[in-house]
Amino acid sequence: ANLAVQLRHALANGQLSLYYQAKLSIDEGRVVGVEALMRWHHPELGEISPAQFIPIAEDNGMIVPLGEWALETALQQLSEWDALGLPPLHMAVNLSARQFNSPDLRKQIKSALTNSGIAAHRLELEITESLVVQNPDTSIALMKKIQGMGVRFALDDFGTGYSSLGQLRHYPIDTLKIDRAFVRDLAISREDQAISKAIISMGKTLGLTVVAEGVENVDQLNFLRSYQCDHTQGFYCHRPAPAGQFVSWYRQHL
Ligand code: G
Ligand code: G
Ligand code: MN
Ligand code: NA
Repeated sequence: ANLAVQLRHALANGQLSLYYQAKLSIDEGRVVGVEALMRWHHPELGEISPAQFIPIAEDNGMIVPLGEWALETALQQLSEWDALGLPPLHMAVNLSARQFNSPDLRKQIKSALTNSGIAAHRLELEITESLVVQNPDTSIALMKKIQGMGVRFALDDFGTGYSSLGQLRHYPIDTLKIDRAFVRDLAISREDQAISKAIISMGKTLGLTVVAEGVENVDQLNFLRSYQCDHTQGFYCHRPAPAGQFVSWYRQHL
C-alpha cells in the first residue's frame, strides 16, 4: 500500500510519536519551552520525516485527527512533567492550514486544555505566514477568538516571503520565529546578518518575542545575542528527542 493509505493506520498502530525540542533564552540559556514535533516510525521504511508525511496528511485530511492527537498528547505530556515537579515550560504545537481551517479546531483546543488541566497561556500554536495570507481576514478573526481563550500564537518560518512587514502588525501573534534559512549562513553572510537584525528589531518594536530557529553553532548564537534576539532553538543547544530523553536533559539544565 502507498504511504497515504498507511498513514491512515499509523496512529492506531502506534507508529506515531512526538519528539520535543527545547527553546532557550538567549541571554541566560534557561529552558523556556519546548516544541512538539511529530515522528513516524514506519515498520519497514524506518523513520519517515514529517517534511514528507505532513504534506500527505494535509492532502488526505489525516492531518486533522493526527493534529488532534498531537495537541492532546503534548499537553498530557506537559502535565506529567508538571507532576514530576519540573519547572513549568511552555508547549508549542504546529498547526497546518487544513487543521486551522477545520471547524473542530476550537473544540479540539478546549478539550486538550481541559483534559490536561494545562493553563491556556502555556500553549503556543505555531502557524506559518502562508497560512495567514491565504485568507487574512478570516484567519485573523479566528486567531483572535483562540487568543481570547488565552492561547498564544507564533508565526513560524518567518521571512520566507509571504507577508509584507506592514501586514505583520495586524496579526494577533505573540512570537516571531526567524526562518532557519536566515540563520544558516549568519556567520558569513552580511545580507543574512542585516535581515536577521531587521526582523529582530521589528519584532521587538511590535512587542513580540523573537525566536531564531535552526541555530547550529556558537557563532550564530553570538550574532543573535548581539542583536538581542530573545530565544534560540536548534541543534546547537538541543536536538528534538523523545520525552524521556528530553526530561533527563532538562533536569541537567535547571
Ligand atoms: O521535525 P522536522 O523539522 O522534521 O519537521 C518538518 C516539518 O514538519 C516542519 O515544517 C514542522 O513544522 C512540521 N511538523 C512537525 N510536527 C508537526 C505537527 O505535529 N503538526 C504539523 N502540522 N506539522 C508538523
Ligand atoms: O517548520 P518548523 O520550524 O516547525 O520545523 C521544525 C523542524 O526543524 C523540526 O523538524 C526540527 O527537526 C528541525 N530543526 C530543529 N533544529 C534544527 C537545526 O538546528 N538545524 C536544522 N537543519 N533543522 C532543525
Ligand atoms: Mn515549528
Ligand atoms: Na520553522
